[in-house]
Amino acid sequence: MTATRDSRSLDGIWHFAVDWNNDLDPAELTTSGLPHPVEIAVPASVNDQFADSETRDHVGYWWYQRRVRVPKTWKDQETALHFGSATHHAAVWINGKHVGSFKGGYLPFEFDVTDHVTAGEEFLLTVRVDNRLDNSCIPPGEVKVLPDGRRVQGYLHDLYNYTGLHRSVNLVTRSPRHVDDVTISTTHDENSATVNWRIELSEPAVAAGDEIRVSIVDQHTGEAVAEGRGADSSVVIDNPVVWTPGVGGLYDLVITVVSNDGEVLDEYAQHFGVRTVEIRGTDFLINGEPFYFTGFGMHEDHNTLGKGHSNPHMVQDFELLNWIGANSLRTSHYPYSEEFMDYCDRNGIVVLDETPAVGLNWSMAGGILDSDGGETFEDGHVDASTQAQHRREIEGLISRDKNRPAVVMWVIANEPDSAADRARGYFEPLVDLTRDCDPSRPVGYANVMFAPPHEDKINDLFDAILLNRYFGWYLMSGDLTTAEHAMRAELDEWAGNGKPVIYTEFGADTVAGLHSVYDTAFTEDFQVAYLEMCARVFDSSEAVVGEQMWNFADFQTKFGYARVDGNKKGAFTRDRRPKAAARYLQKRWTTKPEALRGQRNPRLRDHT
Ligand code: BDP
Repeated sequence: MTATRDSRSLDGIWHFAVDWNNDLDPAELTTSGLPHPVEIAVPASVNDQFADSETRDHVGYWWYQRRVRVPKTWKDQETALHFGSATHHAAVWINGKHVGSFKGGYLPFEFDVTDHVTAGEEFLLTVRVDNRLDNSCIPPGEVKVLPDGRRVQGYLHDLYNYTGLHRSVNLVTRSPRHVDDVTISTTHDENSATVNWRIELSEPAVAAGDEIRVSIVDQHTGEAVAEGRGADSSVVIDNPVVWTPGVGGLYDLVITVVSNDGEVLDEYAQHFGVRTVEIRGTDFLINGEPFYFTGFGMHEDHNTLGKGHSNPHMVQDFELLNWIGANSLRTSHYPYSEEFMDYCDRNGIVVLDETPAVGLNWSMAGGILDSDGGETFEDGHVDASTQAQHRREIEGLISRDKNRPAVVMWVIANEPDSAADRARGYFEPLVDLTRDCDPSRPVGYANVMFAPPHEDKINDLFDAILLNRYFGWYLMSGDLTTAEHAMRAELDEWAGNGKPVIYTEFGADTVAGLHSVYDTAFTEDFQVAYLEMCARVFDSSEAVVGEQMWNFADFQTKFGYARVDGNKKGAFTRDRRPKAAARYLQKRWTTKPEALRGQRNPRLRDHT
């Protein structure tokens, strides 16, 4: 909301109905209401809100509906409906008129609904969410029909397929002559920073020849530090505040759109930070300083909420990250809410920003996964239609997060089948696309343990080596001595290629409260011994510039015989109680900074 923009939250209780046969007629439902609706909370996943497994496991359409009153002051304005996300696809109607559809479960989208609503009046809003995944989706999946006719959703990733309206829904208003987009980049030396911007206006603003004024405001002091004009221009700031890990430090680029006769039509503020990211040899440099990543691969995952965004839960997670000494995280395995990303920008938390490309791997058959065999990169599995959606996910993620100083790398996939011959043909154009969309940040992918250096076909396309490793858990299970040798030997090979290595996953399932005098798998004692083993390996190589344990907290997964009510590799339980591993990590990350090159959170420094 600014002086010229307004927003009305549509979060709350909506009507809801399951489309049991996926054949309900939109024409009827979107005008006269849902058949036998129940109530549902938005935002949250559908799945855990209901007590019957038929609803929880439904594969197909879910219908959401509510009435919305447009404020009577919203006259002669453009009105849009904005969704933080709808997992995995959505179609939207207003009073029976289809106003738009969106494919992909973790990015925001909005539709201009000006022609369908009237200031001061009510309208009937209907959203049909489709939770099905096929091979034209990211992540890919396959709907299987069982002999008794039931549909089940197959997919090759671990996290449970939570679906629904996971993030806030808003009705927003603005002038038809407004800012559509802005891209900000910065360079700096000790005494000054150059801030470059490229602003796109809406068509009516371009047609009217509206003028653009820009002012740069220091968020901390609230003072304007530079002024400029034009759609594509730059200004210089003296003695800039540099965005720093563990600290933050933001400016607002405030854009004002002014008509020829001086009327202010639109005002929009986009925050940004002055900072640099660079890879030099095996160093990962932020503002020219070597940075060592401590932290976790995370999930948006809570009891009842599923993947629904909740501010109190988010704040608690960040407080725990701060407590434990984490300076970074990976948004495994999909883009997180904008509220989450804003928090990282404000508080200096360094982010590896990941697309939802998880489970592009048919070669990990059996175990917890669900592959029916065959090649990964073949028609019907990961093919041209998967790649087309993968492109849209990369473009959408960068378009959403391009101005965020917290984001220091794009992670375009998690554990794809990078040992397959065809992996290169699939990934090369996607890496090029990522670099075209954003030449300023490094690009990575999280490498699976079944694609070691001599088998992986794609790592030379990327800037850093991100390793997900489970020596001592999935491999050499329970034997930490053999695991340590194997992990070191593999690391030596990776380190030989001269790029920084970040361990983006390492972990062991652990039942909170289970202890043993022996290092027995699943006990808290084993998890600590496992982490100590990994730490010895990390500390043995200069090439290792980060450790992000798997996972921050226990999380829900699909059914599998290796999962008892979910994945238990968390340092915290699902309700955020620390396991012994959390105490261990806190000690490592907060009291031995000399072992860990780089920045730490100054708040922690005060405590220790
Ligand atoms: C890795 C995946 C992650 C899983 C983890 C595990 O990247 O999503 O949850 O293994 O098995 O393969 O715990």
